[in-house]
Amino acid sequence: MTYLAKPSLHHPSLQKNAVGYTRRDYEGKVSTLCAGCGHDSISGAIVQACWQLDIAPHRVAKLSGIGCSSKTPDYFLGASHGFNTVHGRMPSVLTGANLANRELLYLGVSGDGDSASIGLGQFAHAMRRGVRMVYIVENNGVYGLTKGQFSATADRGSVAKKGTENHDTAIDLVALALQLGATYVARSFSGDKAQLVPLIEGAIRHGGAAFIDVISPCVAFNNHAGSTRSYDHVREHNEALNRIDFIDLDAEQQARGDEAEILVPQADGTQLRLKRLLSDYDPTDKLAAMNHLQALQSQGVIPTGLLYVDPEARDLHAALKTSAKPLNQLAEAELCPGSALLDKLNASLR
Ligand SMILES: Cc1ncc(C[n+]2csc(CCOP(=O)(O)OP(=O)(O)O)c2C)c(N)n1
Ligand code: SF4
Repeated sequence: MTYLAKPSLHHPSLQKNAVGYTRRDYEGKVSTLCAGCGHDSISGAIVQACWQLDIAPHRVAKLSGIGCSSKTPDYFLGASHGFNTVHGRMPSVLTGANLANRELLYLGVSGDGDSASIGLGQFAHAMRRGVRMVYIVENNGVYGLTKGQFSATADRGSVAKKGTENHDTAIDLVALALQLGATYVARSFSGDKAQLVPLIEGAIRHGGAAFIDVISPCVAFNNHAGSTRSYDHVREHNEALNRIDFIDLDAEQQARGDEAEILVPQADGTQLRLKRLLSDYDPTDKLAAMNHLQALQSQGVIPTGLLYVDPEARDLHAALKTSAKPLNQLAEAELCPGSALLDKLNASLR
């Protein structure tokens, strides 16, 4: 536990991004997590992605539940909006906030206990409704905060630090998110920032529900031999399927997708270029992707990268035809259209 506060003064020569902020402006408080916890690397990747994408910190709302992972929003984007919900309830609070104000970028941070155990129903409904958000699960296979019990994502047959074997079938959040209709689904590893940062950038630019399952080892309770979420196990079994790169519209003219790459248009007008590492994997073909992932996972491989993306993704606001303006900016005339309209509405329901 540290009580050190970060100095608020920055060196004047620190590099600024296009909206005038240094990378330090995207940081939060000093982390109180265990040294070596994967979650801290994910916080670093979020900072890097938001700085590189020139996102003004006050345009972001970060929401979380309960757990070591859910504490992390305190350690990044200190100048953004934040809300720490009760255990497993982040998705519904995020959905409500998003419906009230669509102008912010919603970042949901959760743990495998928070999302796959107590919050599983909440996770499912946020995905199937297509809430536009970046939803990151920091997946370590245990409840780190409460001292290392198996979570619902722990693999059957994996062994706890004190030798107990897990007999339950694992919930695969990636498979669930795909089945439930998430339109951007990725998996990464906290130890691979070169892969994780572009995946977060892609999720930020995506126009619908974006889910990233990040394997994030818990060094205190799940980093031993026999664990399938340890640094060693993930490094040995990780197979990246592709690498993300972004190209803008000007470059699009020259860039034609060849066999080694796939071009996917994004909601913000840019193009996402995917370098294929596994030649027969097409992340825009959902059914094939689901089959491919299951086949790889049954061989003990941990497939990472952008697993699925729907170039035509739409979000909940499009489905509900909601107000383009945040609700707190609507004037009384827009909020209360008058008794004649109410009478008409009532009559239509009789
Ligand atoms: C309603 C409720 N039930 C149980 C708990 C106890 N609890 C706190 S955190 C946690 C699980 C945390 O695991 P995870 O979400 O995987 O996060 P990690 O700490 O591993 O990052 C549990 C069960 C709680 N805080 N509230
Ligand atoms: S207990 Fe585990 S998850 Fe929690 S901070 Fe320590 S290493 Fe990270």
